[in-house]
Amino acid sequence: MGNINAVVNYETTDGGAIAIIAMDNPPVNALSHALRSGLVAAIEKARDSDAVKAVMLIGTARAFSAGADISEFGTPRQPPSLIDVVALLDAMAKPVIAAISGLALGGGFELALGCHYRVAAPGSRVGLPEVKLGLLPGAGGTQRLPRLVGAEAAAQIIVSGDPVPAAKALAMGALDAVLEGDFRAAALDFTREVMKAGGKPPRVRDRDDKLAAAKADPSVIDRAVAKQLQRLRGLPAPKACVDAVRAAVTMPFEEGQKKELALFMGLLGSPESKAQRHVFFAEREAAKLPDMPADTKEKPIARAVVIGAGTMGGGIAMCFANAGIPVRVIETEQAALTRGLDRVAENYRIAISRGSLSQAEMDKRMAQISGTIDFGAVAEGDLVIEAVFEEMDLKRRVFAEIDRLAKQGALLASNTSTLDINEIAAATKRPEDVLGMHFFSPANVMRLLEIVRARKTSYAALATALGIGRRIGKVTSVVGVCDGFVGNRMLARRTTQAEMLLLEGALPWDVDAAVLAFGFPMGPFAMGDLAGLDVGWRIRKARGVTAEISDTLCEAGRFGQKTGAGYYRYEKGSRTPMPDPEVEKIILAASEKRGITRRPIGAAEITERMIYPMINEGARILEERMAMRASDIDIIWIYGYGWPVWRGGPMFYADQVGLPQIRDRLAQYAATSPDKTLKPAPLLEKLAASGQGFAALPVQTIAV
Ligand code: 3H9
Repeated sequence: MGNINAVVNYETTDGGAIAIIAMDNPPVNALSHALRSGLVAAIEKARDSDAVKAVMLIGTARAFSAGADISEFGTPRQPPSLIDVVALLDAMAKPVIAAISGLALGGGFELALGCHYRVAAPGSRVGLPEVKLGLLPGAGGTQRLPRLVGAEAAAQIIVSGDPVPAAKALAMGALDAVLEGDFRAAALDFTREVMKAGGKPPRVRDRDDKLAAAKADPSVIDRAVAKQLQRLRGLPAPKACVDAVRAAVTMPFEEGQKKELALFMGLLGSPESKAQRHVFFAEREAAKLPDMPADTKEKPIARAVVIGAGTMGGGIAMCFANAGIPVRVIETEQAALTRGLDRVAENYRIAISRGSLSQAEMDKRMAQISGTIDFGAVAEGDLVIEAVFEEMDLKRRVFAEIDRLAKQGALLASNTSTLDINEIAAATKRPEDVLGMHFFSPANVMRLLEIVRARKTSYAALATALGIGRRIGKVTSVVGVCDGFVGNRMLARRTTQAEMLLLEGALPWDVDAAVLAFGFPMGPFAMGDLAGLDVGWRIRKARGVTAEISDTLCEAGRFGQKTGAGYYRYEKGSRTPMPDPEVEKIILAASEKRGITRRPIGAAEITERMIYPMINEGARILEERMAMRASDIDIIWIYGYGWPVWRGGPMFYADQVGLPQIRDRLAQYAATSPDKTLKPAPLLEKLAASGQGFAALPVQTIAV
């Protein structure tokens, strides 16, 4: 509790010569109205005191400040604004030193840029991540950072939104010093030095030495971020970031700041930013289980065991090794184990060749992974994850063995993507310890982890899975036991429609182009080729179902990229999908065989049929209480399937389109389609009729 207000404290030291303004607005010093007001009062107090000769602004060990309070966006603006606070700092006639420990992000870093000096603790990070919220830094960041680090480097930092470690920020010129030892004491010493040196405090806005190159040729800025912009495919925020940085070079400071604010306000009202802000909070909500008793204790996890060294098992093992958790990989045969571990090493080597990993780091990670063909090693694990072939009998046998060998209290997880976790848990005498941990391929890359709650899963098991998910850097969501869980169950609806579109008149490249234009990184057919068509073919055969075109391709040995042909053909050594007349022939023959008269299908219909049936399935999932929140489904699709973040996820998107429109279009398609799942789900009907959206639904517990 501060003495200025609840979140700001003011004290003096050195006989009153140094004022220390401390921010403490847990957890991360978001610049809420209270914090901004407290800062203004404290800065004015220091300004107006004759005794005070210098000011140190400091946060907590975790965060100097994580920026503007995102939850305030979209609500009426209450003065003082962050711009006012920064202007007050900037105009101080006494030197102000920002003492940064932990994070200084967004508006938090802008606050520091408004100070006259910036010092940081060694592990801290600074950055302007606004672009990830569909925004740009709106409190002077785009005008001040270029003046410290140059316009090209500033544009790269602002367009990427990635935080910069203190040492690098120092080398670039964004910081004045990185201070070892007791940080508060060291920052105070720095403040004393500045005070002793005297002179007019240097304002970042007055500098322009670092802008010389861009002033001579502003196009250097565009060149510096050309690759990043290409990847971001015409989104408004990254482009506005560049425009704002350009203004720092071509306009005087005041005008540049006006331009920045105008661009910021434009983005704040954009649908993309609204969606990205939704995702920010949705991601954090998804990791919470509201019905979990507050006193639930996580089980300590010091060592993991992964059963199966296939692609999934190896990828899962990498997740633990990357997080510094020792992991044992168990296989039945030495050859398979060696193959699996070689694949892991190969993945790391690829990362080294791309420059994203050092050899020393690879060695460290590989040292965390050890393989064995002794199933008895199950006993070593605090967490055992089974990643064997998708076959119920096999999984049941494996779990019975795990039950016999595993430590009491160990968390037992299956990585199944299709099978009933209740049945798997029933193979043990401790179903309370069993749940699903559904990783997405490649497991070491994809951020999503579906945690499947079975009938008897205990809260302690769920808490442990959520905790370990966070430790290994995953975005988690608890889901219920149903066919395909949440993500794949919705995907199945899209897959059915994709195949039907081909039969009715579209070609794979038409469908992929529409899905790509919607914002996915890949269309369903290119994706199928990448994953391998044989996987689905085998599952279909086992289940006795068919998918005419895909089956025909597989029968012709076209399994996708790995065989150089699938829905597309691939030149040797290339991953670029090329339309293939052979495939067109197969598709035309399939339509004819079914007696379907092909018709031209426009991009708008393709897009609707790729997206709306998934939303419909999402509604059924919510109705059956297989997901806790509509926003959890959004997170699953964003982090597991590449749904464009700026469209906020399928259920958020549905609310933006309007549920009556989705209901009506689905009903139209259902009227002429053999796919009965297109019929609008009762929950969709109900919400559409009452004028509500999915966002209005209360959080619910998973049905077990
Ligand atoms: C901005 O600054 C605009 C300005 O340029 C211009 C203004 C005019 N606001 O992520 P965690 C909450 S835009 C509100 O779990 P971590 C978060 O929701 C802002 N709340 O912890 C969570 O709440 P809960 C630019 C925030 O250690 C709790 O804090 N800044 C904010 O894994 C803990 O968060 C950013 O974009 C916020 N700014 O990661 C930074 N930040 O416990 C956004 C956090 O109820 N924040 N919360 O679920 C982050 O990237 C991460 O939260 C951070 C900590 C890295 C800071």
